[in-house]
Amino acid sequence: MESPNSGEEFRPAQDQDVEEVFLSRSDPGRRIRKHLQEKLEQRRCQLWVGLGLLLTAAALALLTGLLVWHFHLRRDVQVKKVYIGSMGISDQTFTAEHEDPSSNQFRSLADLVNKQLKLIYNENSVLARYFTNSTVQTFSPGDEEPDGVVAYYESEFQLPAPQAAALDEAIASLEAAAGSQRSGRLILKPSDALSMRGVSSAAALDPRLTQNSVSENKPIDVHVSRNGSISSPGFPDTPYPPNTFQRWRLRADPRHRVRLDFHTLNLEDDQCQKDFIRIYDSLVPIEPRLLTEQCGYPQGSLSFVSSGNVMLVVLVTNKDKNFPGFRAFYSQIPAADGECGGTLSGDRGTFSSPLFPANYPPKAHCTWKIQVPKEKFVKVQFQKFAVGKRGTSCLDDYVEINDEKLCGDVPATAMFTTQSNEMSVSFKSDASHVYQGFTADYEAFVPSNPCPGTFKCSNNRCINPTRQCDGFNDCEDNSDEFDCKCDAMQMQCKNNLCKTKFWRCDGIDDCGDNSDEEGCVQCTAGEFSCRNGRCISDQLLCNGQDDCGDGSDESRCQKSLQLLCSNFTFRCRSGDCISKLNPECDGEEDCEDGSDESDCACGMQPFHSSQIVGGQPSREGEWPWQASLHIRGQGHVCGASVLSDRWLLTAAHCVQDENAQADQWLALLGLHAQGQTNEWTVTRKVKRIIAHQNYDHKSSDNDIALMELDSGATLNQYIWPVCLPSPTYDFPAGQEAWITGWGATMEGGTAANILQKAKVRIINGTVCVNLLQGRVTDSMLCAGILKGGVDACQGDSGGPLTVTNAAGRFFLAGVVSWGEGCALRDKPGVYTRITRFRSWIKQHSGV
Ligand code: 4AZ
Repeated sequence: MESPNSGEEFRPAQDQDVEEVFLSRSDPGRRIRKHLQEKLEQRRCQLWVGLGLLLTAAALALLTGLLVWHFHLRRDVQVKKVYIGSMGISDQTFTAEHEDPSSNQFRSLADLVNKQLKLIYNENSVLARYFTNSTVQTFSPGDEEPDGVVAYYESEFQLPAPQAAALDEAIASLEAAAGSQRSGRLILKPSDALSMRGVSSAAALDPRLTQNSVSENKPIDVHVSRNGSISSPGFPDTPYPPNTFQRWRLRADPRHRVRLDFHTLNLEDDQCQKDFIRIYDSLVPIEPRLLTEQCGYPQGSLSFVSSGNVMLVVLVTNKDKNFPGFRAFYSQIPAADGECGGTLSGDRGTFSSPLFPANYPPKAHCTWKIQVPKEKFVKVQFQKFAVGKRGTSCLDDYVEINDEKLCGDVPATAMFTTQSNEMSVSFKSDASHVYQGFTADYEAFVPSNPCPGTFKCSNNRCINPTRQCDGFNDCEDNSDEFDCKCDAMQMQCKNNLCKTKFWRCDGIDDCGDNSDEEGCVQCTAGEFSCRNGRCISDQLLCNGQDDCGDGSDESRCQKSLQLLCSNFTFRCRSGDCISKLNPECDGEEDCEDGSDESDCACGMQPFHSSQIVGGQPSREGEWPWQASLHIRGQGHVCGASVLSDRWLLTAAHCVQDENAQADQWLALLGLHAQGQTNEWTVTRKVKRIIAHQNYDHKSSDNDIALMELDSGATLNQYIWPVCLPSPTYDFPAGQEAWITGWGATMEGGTAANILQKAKVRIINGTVCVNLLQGRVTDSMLCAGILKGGVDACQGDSGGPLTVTNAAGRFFLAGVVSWGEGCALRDKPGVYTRITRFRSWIKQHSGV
């Protein structure tokens, strides 16, 4: 720094000196002051210039630094990329040693593969520069001659980040070259079927598979030439362990396919974020070969078939919430079994996607040529259609019919016709993501008379002419119900449809425009119709006061009201009554003493956080309160519901007369298929039967009975009680309900082997009395599908009719009791109304 007295005073500076001379002449004191002042000015000026220079230099240095970093250092930020691939090896034979990484065979073949990979990578400058090493993961027998063995490997590359795209490109070019490489020069040739797609997959593993918290178990190698099963660790005795990463590598013989059928699949239901299984059409987890990802409690088909002779199953679980897991049966099928397509002739027939109802295999391509007699045309209708994903423009998997590509879901009503006697239908699946596929019916028709002797719907369906104008939508496009003249038993909807008069004011919109439900209550617009029939102003709803007098104006509000007890209020254990409708076990404490949420260890389908006529088979453990009652020497006779570890509820008519002896009964809990008890099926003798004292076998009134088991059954995910509703619980008409059982699947038919389930609806009591000619009492509840086709039947008696509440818990609404035939139109099933018997159950069983 400069100081005012520094030697600079003597520095020769011409301009300064001139001015100095001039000033000194006039006033020496002023001259000195002036001199000092100028010096100061000069210094200030110098300081600014210096500062400016300094800042410029700093900016330049920063810029240079940035440029150096950008052009030099940043290039050196290294990333690691791992690719997975496979390679067919023609001059080797697969042996058991090839599965053992410590064996000499494994090691020597792995060395060969690694050398070969190095050779291949050396031919490409990008790959050669960044390749670090390869590791052989495993081998499988080749699927087709001459590939004796297939090797699966991981290749690692270390490269500057900006080169990542160039590396991907180089790998892709390898893929293109693979098809043309022949084994002449190379000992090993990349396999067309798997490796090149594999090589092109970007990352070795799903990022969820590489979380630090997950430690990998040793892969399990399975030969599927002998049938067997794989299951999650601990299954079925304990839930799967946390932080699991387990692979199962399934290998079939050459020219065979791996088939995997899940018997149980019950994982955490979290959109597959934490716990999931993935199935690959490969032995390594390469994304373009992912067949499916599953978690929760899936409902679709769970049978999978590979396109080659290998399959990989991966189970990943995280640290919390552990569920039962899975068991899946494996087998091998000849490759030809998945073949499809061909010529179809005759007047009618059916065709399906390969291996239907199992999921179709990847890489399938089939064409069906339908040829019907010359003078006829062809129509095709899908009974079931699940091909590819909706909204994917049908690029992946599709059915092509009449030059139209179909994928996703096709409505069952859709009909496809040709204007000639031939039709071609093709199906294509790509290399990943499989679905259940389709089954379709084809039929020849005479163009001038497409529905001989039947009624032709607008959508080209043909239906029985007696079904026209009967109030039911038989065509599924309502065209059988248009332009009808309503008969004496029918009312006319505003949209001109005719519907049975019985359906008026039943709480269900039968017309489709709700006109059958209009004007049903006396209350005027702006008024609320109380459950006790009173009308109050809408303004009084949820105002914290019981304006109806039965609490119904306060029963669906945020906050429950304390009221005088009535038929419409829930009674807490303390004796207080609250206005909320169905408050029990709904996840919110409504009673001050919390009693509406106590005793709630019931009604949950196991770990789901997802015979009967016209139903479908249920999943193992789906209905853990369903029990089967056997008479010794006769087998299944009736159903029952589990109320606790030692009490079952059934129908009194099941345990009457010659069946009244407790010692002739056996109760089977946790049963799925009749005649196939397994590790979680519990069989108990019956200690005591308590049939309702007022059961009337003529009217079927009070058709209810309790059964006490001779010893308690351990409750678990396969044996779990259903929730019992309080006497004031409301099951409104129109609500969906489930029936389950092993009864007949058609009237007069044989019993079902696998437990069946079907969805029905609660039917309005007045409608039911009318439909069943007055045989329905207040202690009965009707449920069914009035169109017919879905119902409980012989052998389902005593079983449950359940309804879920807001929290997803199943409450027992009824016990299967009686009906006029099974699944007939306008003949709903009749059930014992449980709310009427809540205190009777408590009194006799303590539950
Ligand atoms: C029976 O015989 C039976 N459609 C049970 C239910 C129904 C009919 C018959 C209802 O056990």
